[in-house]
Amino acid sequence: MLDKKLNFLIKKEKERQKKEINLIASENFVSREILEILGSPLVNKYSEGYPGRRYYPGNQYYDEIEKLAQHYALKVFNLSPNKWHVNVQPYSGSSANFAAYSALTTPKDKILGMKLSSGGHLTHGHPVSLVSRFFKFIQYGTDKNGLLDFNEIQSLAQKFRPKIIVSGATAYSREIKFKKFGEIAKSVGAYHLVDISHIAGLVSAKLHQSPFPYADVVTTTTHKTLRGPRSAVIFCKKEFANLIDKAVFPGLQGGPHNNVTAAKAQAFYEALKPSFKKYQKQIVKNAKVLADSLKSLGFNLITGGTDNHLILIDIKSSFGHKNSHINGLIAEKLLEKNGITANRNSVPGDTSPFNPSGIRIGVPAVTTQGMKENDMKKIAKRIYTILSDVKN
Ligand code: DSN
Repeated sequence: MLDKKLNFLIKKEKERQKKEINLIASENFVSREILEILGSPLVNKYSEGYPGRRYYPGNQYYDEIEKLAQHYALKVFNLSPNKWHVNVQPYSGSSANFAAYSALTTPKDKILGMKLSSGGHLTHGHPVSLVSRFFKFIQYGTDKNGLLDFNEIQSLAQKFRPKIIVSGATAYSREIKFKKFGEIAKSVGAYHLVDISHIAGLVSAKLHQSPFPYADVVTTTTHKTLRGPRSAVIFCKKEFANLIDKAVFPGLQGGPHNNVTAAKAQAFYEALKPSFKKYQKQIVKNAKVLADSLKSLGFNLITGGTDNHLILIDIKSSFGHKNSHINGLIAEKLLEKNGITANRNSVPGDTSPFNPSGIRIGVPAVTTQGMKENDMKKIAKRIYTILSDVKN
């Protein structure tokens, strides 16, 4: 019997998910099939090791499931299994990045990554992340318009000669020129590690420049635009396969979460369908319409717009204000009170991620629910009504 309190909380959360307009750029809704796999008896088994080399008996079906996940994962990004390997065991994006760093470096090696306040991720080198205790991070930011500044990246790379250059972001609304990053990495003898967690779905649908021709290692979570379970995978050039596998297990993790591995296989299978490409196209269309509508209502968008699935609003300087008292935290709370969830986010120049000036808005979840351009216009008006109504 399900615990009463737990039952109540799950019921309430289901209702919340049904009622809200979810504009959190990193969230999505999985298919019924993925939900079923996650709740299946596959959760009952230990499978430490890799297909054919397990530390427990009874893994014949898990070996096949893991190989299927690998097969589909490579196929989604059009990668030849002769040149690329994929490890489908990482529990999350953070552990995938940690494992990938440790596979390619030794402790205290230098890594160049993007600042959190400019759109990077905690694991791209923020001092509070454990990665910073093990590796020496140097951080690049964006220019005053919120755009990647390749002159700065090149000069930091030349000055510090990092072992790895990390590209990819969590709050960057423009296309990332992975080719340029790859050239810089090559010029200083660094590995190029790309974290495509946010844009993986767009990359798979060829709506964003692919990192694969310019990268040594590519990490991605599987639950954002990819619309799979909460988890991650690491792609690497074949020559790094052994290092990456060892870093994931036994280096960092224990047994893989088999139900999640199977759900990842299903997510990649779904991503191979033509309807997935259509979904990704709609994401890009929706984001553009939402960005244009917000702009015309007086919101100040970092970089002026979007090429992908997300929009970053500098709320403090919207509606012609220079320094409105409404910051990201206040805006987040106001939106939530009115049924819209979108998270506060740093914008270039911010110092406190807890109390930043921005709001990050993404459309993958509402696009999964079938919303189109007209709905985006309505959402923009609703956001305007909620946020512009507050006296300054
Ligand atoms: N927390 C995720 C995001 O919202 O982008 C990144 O890990």
